[in-house]
Amino acid sequence: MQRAWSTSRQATQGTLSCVKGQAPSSMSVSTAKIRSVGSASGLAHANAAYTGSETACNTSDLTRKATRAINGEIACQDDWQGVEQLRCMSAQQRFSVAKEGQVDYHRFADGQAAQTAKSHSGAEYITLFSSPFCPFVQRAWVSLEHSGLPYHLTEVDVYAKPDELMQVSPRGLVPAVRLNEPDGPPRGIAESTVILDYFEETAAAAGKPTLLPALLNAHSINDVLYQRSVARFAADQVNRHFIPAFYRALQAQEPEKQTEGRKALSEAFEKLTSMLAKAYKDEQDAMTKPDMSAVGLYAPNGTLGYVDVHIVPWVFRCTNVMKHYRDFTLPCDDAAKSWLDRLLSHKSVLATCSSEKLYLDSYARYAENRPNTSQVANSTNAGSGLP
Ligand SMILES: N[C@@H](CCC(=O)N[C@@H](CS)C(=O)NCC(=O)O)C(=O)O
Repeated sequence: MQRAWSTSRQATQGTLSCVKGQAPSSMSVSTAKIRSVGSASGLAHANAAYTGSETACNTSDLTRKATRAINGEIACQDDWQGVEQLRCMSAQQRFSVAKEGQVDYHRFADGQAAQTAKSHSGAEYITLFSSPFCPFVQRAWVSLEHSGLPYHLTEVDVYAKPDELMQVSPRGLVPAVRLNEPDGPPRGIAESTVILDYFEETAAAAGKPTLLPALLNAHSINDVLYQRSVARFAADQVNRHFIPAFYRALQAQEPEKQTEGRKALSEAFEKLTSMLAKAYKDEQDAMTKPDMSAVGLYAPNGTLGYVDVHIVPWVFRCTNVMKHYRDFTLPCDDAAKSWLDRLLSHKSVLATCSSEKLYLDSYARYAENRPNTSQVANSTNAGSGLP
């Protein structure tokens, strides 16, 4: 669903007044220096995503203008081309000067994830906004695959911040969800944990597979309510400790900081796995009718659960990105190793995975801690909470 541009927009350097006009038919196209990859050119597709046009920007001109904009010299543009250039610049501004031939991030999924995206390209009530490298998207996507809820997946250039994304995600982050109301304006949901809970409740209401221990037909409501809190606590620990430690370890530059980062990430993982081991054992010992769904696939005969979906994108990236850039391996006892084997080979997880190259390309900017890589990278550098 394409929507008209808004008529005013805040730019990093000032307020813009934008007037929608006709796309110039003969803008020159050169994307060699834009480090987003799509099927033809990153920016052409970034633009196409919200204008329906294949027009792209002259990048050498943009590089110059972006530099001027960063320096605060460009405060206002009021024509179509100016607006387009500023949109492109806001993506480009985020990056240090491109090395020739370097890929900064991928625009479109490949491998199994591309197949899954293709099979969800038709209109549905739920639209999930995605960028293929994004772990926060992957957790929402895995949960949709698991529940079998119908959905439409749309891939956006999250650094170009198309209007259709901004309309549902105030910070311009993915994942975001648009609910395409048949009889009214669309509704938006942002923030991966909130989106996960929305999918969870929608699946439960529709009688589809869920991630939390089920309330309906519970043999003991007290047990189930407790088990749900166990699952939520484990997921909270992932968000509070494991994920921030992942970015700190990946972005650390000095060797001693990298050693500290690896240690902190290992500790966060070990704390989580001992918590899951205890929850698993408590369940076996205490319940008259054991139900392991609080610990998901940590239980050898378990099914995909809430904590699994919260953590899987980052443990997956430990096996490729962290291994490649930081020579890191998760510390696993036998139970944790079996858990990861089950988790990383789960069909709903595999369905959302692109090629290793896509992740290695897309995370080089984190591993080199390039300036303004992303809101997550900036928050990590600032020592503040994730966006
Ligand atoms: N707290 C957010 C974080 C989402 C997030 O940071 N997504 C990244 C992509 S992995 C993003 O949208 N980055 C765009 C930006 O940094 O401007 C969530 O859980 O949904």
